[in-house]
Amino acid sequence: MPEFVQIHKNNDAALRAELAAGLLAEPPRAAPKFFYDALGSRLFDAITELAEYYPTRTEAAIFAAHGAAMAQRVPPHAVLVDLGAGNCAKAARLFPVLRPGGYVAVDISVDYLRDAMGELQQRHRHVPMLGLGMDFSARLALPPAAADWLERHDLAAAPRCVFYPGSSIGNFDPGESLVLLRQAHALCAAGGAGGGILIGVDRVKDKAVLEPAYDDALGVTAAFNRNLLLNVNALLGSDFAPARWRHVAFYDEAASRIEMHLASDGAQTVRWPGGERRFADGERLHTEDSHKWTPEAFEALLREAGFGPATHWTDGRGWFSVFWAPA
Ligand code: AVI
Repeated sequence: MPEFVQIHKNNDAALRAELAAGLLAEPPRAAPKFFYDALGSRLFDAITELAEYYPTRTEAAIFAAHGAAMAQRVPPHAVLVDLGAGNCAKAARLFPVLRPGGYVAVDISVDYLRDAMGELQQRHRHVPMLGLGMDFSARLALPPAAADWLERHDLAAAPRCVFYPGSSIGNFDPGESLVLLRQAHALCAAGGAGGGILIGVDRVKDKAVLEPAYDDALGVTAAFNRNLLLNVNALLGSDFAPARWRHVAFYDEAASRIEMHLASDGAQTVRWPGGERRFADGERLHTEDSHKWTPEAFEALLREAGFGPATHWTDGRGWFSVFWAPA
């Protein structure tokens, strides 16, 4: 059976302090991690089904078409370190081609990993599995408990493949992405020869494709964005009224990023225990950036992070790329 270790827990007092500081900042902001309460995670799943939101299905098609070619780069029996594993579905689809020797699924909550990993273990009984409850956005490194687990399963010297699909790297700014990729490189380099990173990246493209992907006709992304306010209310005890906030999403060509905001519908004061903020009519709360990359710029970023020359696979329209870069 998989083993589970909870390293970090969402600490409510720290989250409240972070939220209050963000709401009082100029301009006000709330980090995208606050999208993902139970309803927010379901709304994100719904987004991936929308005709306008191409990244998830485009990446899945790339894995389906080029999985065998990827398997020629990723050494067999590597330890697959799945960042933000969630329901482990993307890694599960690659198990038959990548044939990992061990699987480490990293997510902030091990409870979320438990069912999915239990099922995956049934199908791959001989692959040792570890669920790590960890906030890797703060710092990505295997904790001592994972090193111990690798030793016990004779995997300490196995190559390591960091798997980071979904273009989640896009939700970090380029400086933060470099830090995270450097840490991923150190994690791979500490394993056996042949390891590296397999990472999904959304590409720069026409605004006419990008903007509807973040502002769909059904309003699912708008609901996802506004739901953040309900999550903030639950965590902070604030009194945001979601109906008084308008979803705003646009592509900033110069910065190659989608920005998402919530704009105040009329002047209003939001209150929470120990604080309040007055929002002017139209004033925005910044909730997310989603950076888009050219293959050249992302390859340069991987090199700067310490990786060797990258290979990437893309779809027929060149909208999304999956990169493999050796450590
Ligand atoms: C999770 N992340 C990669 C998504 C993205 O495309 O940046 C989150 C998202 N935000 C709005 N729609 C989807």
